[in-house]
Amino acid sequence: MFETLTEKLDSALKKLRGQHRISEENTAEALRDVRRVLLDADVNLNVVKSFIDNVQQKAVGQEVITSVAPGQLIIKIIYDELVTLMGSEKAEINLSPEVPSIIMVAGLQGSGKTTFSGKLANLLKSKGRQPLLVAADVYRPAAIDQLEALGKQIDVPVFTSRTESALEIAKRAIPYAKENARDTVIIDTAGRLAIDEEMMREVENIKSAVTPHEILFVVDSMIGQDAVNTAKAFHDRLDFDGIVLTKLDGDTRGGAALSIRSVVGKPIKFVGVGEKMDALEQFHPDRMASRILGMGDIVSLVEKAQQTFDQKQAEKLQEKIIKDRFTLQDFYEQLQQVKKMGPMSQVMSMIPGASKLGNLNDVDDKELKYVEAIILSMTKEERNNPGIINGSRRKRIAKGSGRTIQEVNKLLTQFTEMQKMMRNFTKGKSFAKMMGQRLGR
Ligand SMILES: Nc1nc2c(ncn2[C@@H]2O[C@H](COP(=O)(O)OP(=O)(O)OP(=O)(O)O)[C@@H](O)[C@H]2O)c(=O)[nH]1
Ligand SMILES: [Mg+2]
Repeated sequence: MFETLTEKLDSALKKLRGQHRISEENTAEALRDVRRVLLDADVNLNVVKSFIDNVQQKAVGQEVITSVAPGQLIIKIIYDELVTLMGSEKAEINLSPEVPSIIMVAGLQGSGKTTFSGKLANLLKSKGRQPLLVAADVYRPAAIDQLEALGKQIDVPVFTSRTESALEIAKRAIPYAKENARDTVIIDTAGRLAIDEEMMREVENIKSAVTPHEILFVVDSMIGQDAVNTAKAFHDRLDFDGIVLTKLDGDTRGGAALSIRSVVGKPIKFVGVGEKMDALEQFHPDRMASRILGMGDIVSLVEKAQQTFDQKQAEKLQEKIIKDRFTLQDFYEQLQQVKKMGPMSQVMSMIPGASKLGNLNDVDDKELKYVEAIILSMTKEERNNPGIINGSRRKRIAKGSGRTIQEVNKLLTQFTEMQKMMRNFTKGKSFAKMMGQRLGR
C-alpha cells in the first residue's frame, strides 16, 4: 500500500537530515520536494497547496525549538497534517436503534460494491449482528448470483428477486428482515460506467423509499483523481454518509485516499485491501498517516491478528511487543500465523520499520521459507536471546539451514531493527525521537 509514496516522501525529507536549524530556505526546499511527491501521487492540486501552506506556516513558527532536529520536527508536522487531511478521527457507520438498520451501497461499475457488501456483512456478523444482504442489481443476472455466492461463503442470507425492479426488491427487503429477525439490511445496488441520470434516479428512489441510516459510496482507489471527482458529483446528488475506498492493496498511488475527504467533505469509513471477505479495514486517519510515512501500523496489525488468531494468542503477542519481549521464537511462531493473514507484503507493511527491509512487494513465500529455515537452525536459547549469536554460531546456523552467512546476518540485523522500531512505537517515546532514528539510518 502506497510504497512509492512512502519511499519518495522519505527521500524528500532526507534532505533535512543533519540540518541544525529550520530556516525558511531548507524548509522550503524540502517542502518543494514533498509537493512534487504528493502531486505525483495524484493528490488534488488544491489539497496539495493548502497542505504545503499549512506545514510551512507551522514549521516556520517552530523555529525557536532548538532541541529537536528540523527533519524530525517537520515530519511530525507533516504527520499531523496528514491525519487532519484524512479526517482526524475514525468515523463509524450509523446504525439505528430500531430494527432493522438500513445501509445502502452505491458507486460506479466495478468499483467493488458487491464485494464490499459481502465484506461488511461478514464484519457485522463477527460483531454479533444479524445482517441481511439485498441484491438490488437487476440488470446483470450474474450480479445476483455473485452476491448469493458471497452470502453462502460467509453464511449470511441474501434477499432478492429475479422478476422485480431494484426499488421493489429494496422495499420488500425491509419487512422481510423484520420477519426473519435480521437486524441490519445491506442493499447492494447496480453500478454504471459513469454517473448517469438513470442510475442517479434509481438510487435516489431507493433512498427515499427505504430511508437508509447509512449510505456508503464505494470508489476504486486505483482511478486516483477521477475517484475524487465522481465522489463529489455523486455526493452533490445523493448526500451520502461515508466513503469506502477499495483496492488499496493494489498499486495505488494514494491520491484518492489523501484528497477525497477534503474535496468531498465526507469521511472515509472503510478500505478494501483484497478480494477476500476478510480484506476489509476500518479507516483510521492516524494509522494511515503512519503507514504513509513508513512508520508501520502496529495497532492494525494486532487487530488483524486478533481476527485471525485466537484471542489468547493475540493478547500474548500484544503483551510481548509492549513488554519488549518479542523474540525470534515469537517471530517464527507469528510467521506461521501470519501466513494465514493474507499476502505477506500487506501484513509486512503494517510492521513499523518494515518498509526499510526493501520493497515489500518482493516479499514472497520462498524468502519466508529461507527465514524459517534459518530460525529453525537456531537453538532455543539463540532464538530467545539473539545477542549471543556470535561468528561461529552464525556459521553453524548458516550451514544448518543451507543459507549463506550473509543471509543469517541480514535476518539478525532486520530483526534487531524491527525490535527497535516496535520498542519505540509501543513505549510511547517521543515521536520526534523515533523519527530521528529513522532519519539517522
Ligand atoms: N484487489 C482488490 N480487488 C477488489 C477489491 N474490492 C473488489 N475487488 C475486485 O474488483 C472486482 C469488482 O468488484 P465487484 O464487487 O464485483 O464490483 P461492483 O461495484 O459490485 O461491480 P458492478 O456490480 O459490476 O458495478 C472484482 O473482481 C473484485 O474481486 C479490493 O479491495 N481489492
Ligand atoms: Mg456488483
